[in-house]
Amino acid sequence: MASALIALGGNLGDVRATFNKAIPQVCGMTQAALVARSADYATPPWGDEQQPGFVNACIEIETSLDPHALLFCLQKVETKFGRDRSPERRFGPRTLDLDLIAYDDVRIDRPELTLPHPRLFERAFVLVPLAEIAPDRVIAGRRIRDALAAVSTDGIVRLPDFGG
Ligand code: A4P
Ligand code: MG
Repeated sequence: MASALIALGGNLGDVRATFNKAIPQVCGMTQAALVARSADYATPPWGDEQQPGFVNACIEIETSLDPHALLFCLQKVETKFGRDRSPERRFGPRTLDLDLIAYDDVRIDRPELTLPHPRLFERAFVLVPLAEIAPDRVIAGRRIRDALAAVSTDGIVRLPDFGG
């Protein structure tokens, strides 16, 4: 079994409800156990700032799928929850984005799958929820809590528990 870290994001529709439905689907499709789930965070848009704010979260799963098979399943879940890549602009609005952040210590450098995720350390919207569930995990030689300390977390707000 491998430990995979997955970042969830979205800024169209009821994103928190989408997360709550998508996470069991991810686990079911990937024959995975959910090890940890962060809180949801409201985050200012990064990259393309002319769009609504995002909700972001991270999960850790234990899976027996290989990284490519896992990514394929993540893309199927994105599609199921209404994501249609055709009208999207890069870094633009989306109902559900599932990025594979890390898979054990595996390194892959291909366009369709780069591991660890290449933009991980620039992104507070990934590092904040990741540091909640895996602060001592070392990815590409950097401890998550240290990587978080090096970025601005301005505007990121932890949301109360769902329904609370
Ligand atoms: N790909 C390669 N490596 C990976 C990986 N480790 N995980 C390939 C997932 N996908 C990977 O992804 C484009 C291609 O990357 C895929 O075909 C896949 O094979 P995509 O999800 O189709 O496209 P994208 O999401 O538009 O591109 P990208 O670069 O993943 O954008 P991001 O990084 O997801 O940016 N601001 C806030 N606050 N919160 C957000 O969640 N998200 C974005 C989207 C912009 N701004 C944001 C947020
Ligand atoms: Mg993506």
